[in-house]
Amino acid sequence: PSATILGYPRIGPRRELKRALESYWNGRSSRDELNSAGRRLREATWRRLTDLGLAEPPSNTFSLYDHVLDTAFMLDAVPARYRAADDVYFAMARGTDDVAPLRMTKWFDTNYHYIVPEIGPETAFRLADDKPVREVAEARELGVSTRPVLLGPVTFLLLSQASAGSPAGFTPLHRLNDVLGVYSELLRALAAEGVDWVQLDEPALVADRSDEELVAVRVAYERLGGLDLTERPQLFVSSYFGELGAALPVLADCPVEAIGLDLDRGRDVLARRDLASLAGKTVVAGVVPGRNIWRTHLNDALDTLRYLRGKAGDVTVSTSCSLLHVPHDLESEDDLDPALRKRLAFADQKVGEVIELARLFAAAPDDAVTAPPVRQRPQASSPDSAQPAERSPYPVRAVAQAEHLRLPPLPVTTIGSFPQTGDVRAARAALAAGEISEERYEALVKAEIERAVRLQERLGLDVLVHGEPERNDMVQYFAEHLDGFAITRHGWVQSYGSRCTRPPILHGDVDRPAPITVGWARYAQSLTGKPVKGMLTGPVTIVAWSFVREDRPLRAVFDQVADAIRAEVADLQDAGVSIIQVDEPALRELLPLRRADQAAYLSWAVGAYRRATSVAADRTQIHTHLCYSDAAEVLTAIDALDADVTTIESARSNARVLDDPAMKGFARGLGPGVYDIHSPRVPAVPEITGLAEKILRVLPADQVWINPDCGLKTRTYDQVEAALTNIVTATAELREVSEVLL
Ligand code: THG
Ligand code: ZN
Repeated sequence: PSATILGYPRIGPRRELKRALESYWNGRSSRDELNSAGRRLREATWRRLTDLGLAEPPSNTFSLYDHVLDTAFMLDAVPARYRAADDVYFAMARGTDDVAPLRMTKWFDTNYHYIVPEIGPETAFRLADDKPVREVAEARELGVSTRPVLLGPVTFLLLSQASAGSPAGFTPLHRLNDVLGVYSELLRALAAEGVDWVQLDEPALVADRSDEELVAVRVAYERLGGLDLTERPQLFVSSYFGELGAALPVLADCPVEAIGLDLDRGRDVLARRDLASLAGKTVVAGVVPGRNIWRTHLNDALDTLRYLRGKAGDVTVSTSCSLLHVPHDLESEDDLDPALRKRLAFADQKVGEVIELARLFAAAPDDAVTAPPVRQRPQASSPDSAQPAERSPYPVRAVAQAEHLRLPPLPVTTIGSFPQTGDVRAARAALAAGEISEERYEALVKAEIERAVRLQERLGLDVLVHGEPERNDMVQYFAEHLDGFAITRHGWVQSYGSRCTRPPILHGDVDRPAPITVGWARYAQSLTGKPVKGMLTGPVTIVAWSFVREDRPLRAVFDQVADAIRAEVADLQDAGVSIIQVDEPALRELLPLRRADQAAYLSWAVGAYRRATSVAADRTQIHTHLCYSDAAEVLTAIDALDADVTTIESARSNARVLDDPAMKGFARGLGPGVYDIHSPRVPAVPEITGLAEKILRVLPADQVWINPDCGLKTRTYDQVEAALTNIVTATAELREVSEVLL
């Protein structure tokens, strides 16, 4: 077909999948009922896409939880510990009373999380599930012919981790040939089902790949493409989130019929001289961006398509990646400013753009555009605004802070959020619906703050937090209070499983018309003589988790957001708040996929953070918090943020980050978490002292903080009280035994 999309949102326009999953997990509905809900969503999707004009929509883009997990399940890559579970699929995704779930991590540089398969020499691959074939048959019954989408074998293995106990040097990619055997069988089954085309997603090819990995690409597609065309569908290998780099000539050389290019984030491919090596193939041209919600510049896209016509055998118009990363339908948004709305396209509107472009392309003159079209880049409207003055060097600040704060050794604190009770959520909904007054809402939030503060005082924590009951989401909350952002009503995007976020739309100049957090901070501080931390989200994370305007240089956008947070830091400080935490959990995720681009990014990101925080006086202590246990990867960036204290996740990995040699030179405060908040388990005192002693062997005691891994939002008050009690007890023991040290 002349127009297609690489994938579609699966949560449902009203989050139907979320409701169905949670009902099944709570025991309120059966697995059959969940499966039926899935079938209804797939049917609605295919009907919608057909109505919008897509001749052959994709299938197998739906998943009950995650498509990487689906692939592992299909290949029977199920670790032995899950096999006895009642529901093996969800045991892998979410764990059971007896086994922890598989690890979850970010899908490339997006805010979507996938489940990390475990592969070892012992994994016995076989085609254990025929979901892709079933979905083709299911669609056909509705009269729709589809193109099944599979996660490509190379990306699948590159995203997997070696199972515990694998021999040294083993990597999942060593199992390529066995996996290819199963993929061959699957391709035969799809061909037998009458499938014309199959899409194999290989986004891992847009990151730096070793020679060995490129050989794997060649092996994979020579073998799959080597099947006779009567035995397999035509193969469409799609790449996205960047440019194919060294994988392009490899794929061009393989017997595959179509190659997908991301012409949004991988636009540089247009300038390549070896583009003509695609002459014998169909190029699926991803000219409609799948990672943002702006309308496509149709003329630019058309030029790109016409340029490709001169290079490729055939050109199909497509999205740059799956539409998984954008909300379903702009039509659901009746509250948006009409002027903004005109600039937007959600998934369904992007489908419309793809179809419109295919029509324009077919009608365009046959002659090809001969020079690679250059997209209009936003011009820097003003010279870079000057970077504000830096704070004094850390040793100077540390002295000022010690005098000002007078904290005990090994100070105990938490990351920021306390359990969000159903009452607070209900109150927020009631406020939004106009059912309760601002005053009533404020009283409820204050009662929650008081509860959290009193608890921390009673348990004997040293640096308190107000618990953030007023916040829905750490980015959305700030976006709601800043100029330049719009909030959607139904713009949900899947984050993992049933969990979604509504990314704010950063569409205009960002400004902070009034203080955001100061009132709550002042109230919390009025309840106690202990210091209460002010809590802010950093500029990198606000930008990372929003849809960001593209008509200004990204750098300028970063600076505006940083300045808004800077104003808040200044006001908190003026209100007497002496410790301010500015969180950047997304610092890692925005890291460019190619190493060559990483240094520049980090200097921007770090620049924005320092811009936001350097207004703090020496005696004001700046904290930051980073999630995800691969903190070791961004250790240099953490260092460059120049925060006085950094808290990081470490309990789950047994403080592995401390094994990093770079840790030895870490000179500022550090709080490696001693309580894994992802699990309902309460750590016992000896466990906590054990972890803390490991920390104290690596870092001087006067740099060490004691805290949980992350916010306590998802835990219950009972669990939190028990865990914090043990943390305070363990810290008291440590202070006694290490008195000489301190
Ligand atoms: N906020 C945003 N993005 C994130 C996180 C976040 N990405 C990474 C990580 N944290 C993802 N984790 C979650 C955890 C919980 C939820 C979403 C992402 C969640 N969402 C509610 C739901 O789906 O019901 C909706 C929350 C709301 O009302 O806004 O529970 O913290 N932006
Ligand atoms: Zn965290």
